[in-house]
Order: sequence, then structure tokens, then C-alpha cells
Amino acid sequence: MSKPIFILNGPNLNLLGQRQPEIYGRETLADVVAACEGLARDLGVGVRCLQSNHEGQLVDWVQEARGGAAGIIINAGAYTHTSVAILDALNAFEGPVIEVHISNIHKREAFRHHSFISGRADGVIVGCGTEGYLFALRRVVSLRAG
Ligand code: CA2
Repeated sequence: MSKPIFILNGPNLNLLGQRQPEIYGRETLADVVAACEGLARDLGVGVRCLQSNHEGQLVDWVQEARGGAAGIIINAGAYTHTSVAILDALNAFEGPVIEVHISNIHKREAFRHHSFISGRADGVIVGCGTEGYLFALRRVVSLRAG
């Protein structure tokens, strides 16, 4: 697999490990990136890990993935629940998309129960902590292989 898998993180996920450990755990985003890069090495694939607090930047990266990525793993943070723009961009991407949420959004406030992204995603991983990114990476690789 020559094209990298994009791992996109949305707003406030740069704060991982710094606040609300009871919800999001103690790992930092740098820890998550290191774990994904390590697993990617073991699986023989490349990853490009990106984080932004800006909706338009996430849309730009999803557009860049068209023709440039083997798959997308996305935790769009709060934009999950609001962004038709990210959904539209994902709908124009032809490869596998796995949506990840660190917390179980269905156990939380009602406004977190709906995801615009889930209607496009090939898989959704919620409530598995930061390990969810690793599950997602394995899933993208097996979808590409199959
Ligand atoms: O559970 C998830 O992964 C979420 O996508 C995280 C988003 C939240 O808006 C979604 O409903 C569920 C929030 C990310 C904020 O991350 C922080 C981490 C540490 C400290 C403060 C915020």
C-alpha cells in the first residue's frame, strides 16, 4: 500500500491527556500518533496524522485524501455532530472511512448521539478509548486487502 492512511483529528483533540482524563484518558495526542505510527510500521503501511481546530482545514485534508490516501480515519470531535461540510467532503472520497470516538458518545449528552459522519463511514468505533484508533487502522488495512 503506497498511499498513506490519513488519521484526522478535529477540534480540541490537541488537548488530549491534559484535561478530562475520566472521559478521554491520560494519553496525549502525541502518544496516540506514536502508537499509530508504530502499528502502521508493523502492518507495513504509512500514516499521516493531522489535527486541526478548524472545520475548513479538515475539509481541505479530506479533499487532499482524494487520490492521495488509502483510507481515512477521522475523529472530527464536536464537528461530528454539526458538520455537513465534512460529510460532503467524505462523500467525495472513494476509499474506506472509519469514524472514531474515544468516548462512548451514546452514553453522553443527547446532542452527541447523532453523527453526520456515520452515514458515510464504513465503520464506527466508539468508547474504546484511544485504542480505537489502532482498531480503526487494522480495519482500514483489512478493507484495503480484501
Ligand atoms: O469521544 C470523542 O472522541 C469525541 O469526538 C471528542 C470530542 C467531543 O466533542 C465528541 O462529542 C466526542 C471532544 C474532544 C475534546 O477533547 C478534549 C480532550 C481533553 C481535554 C479537553 C477536550
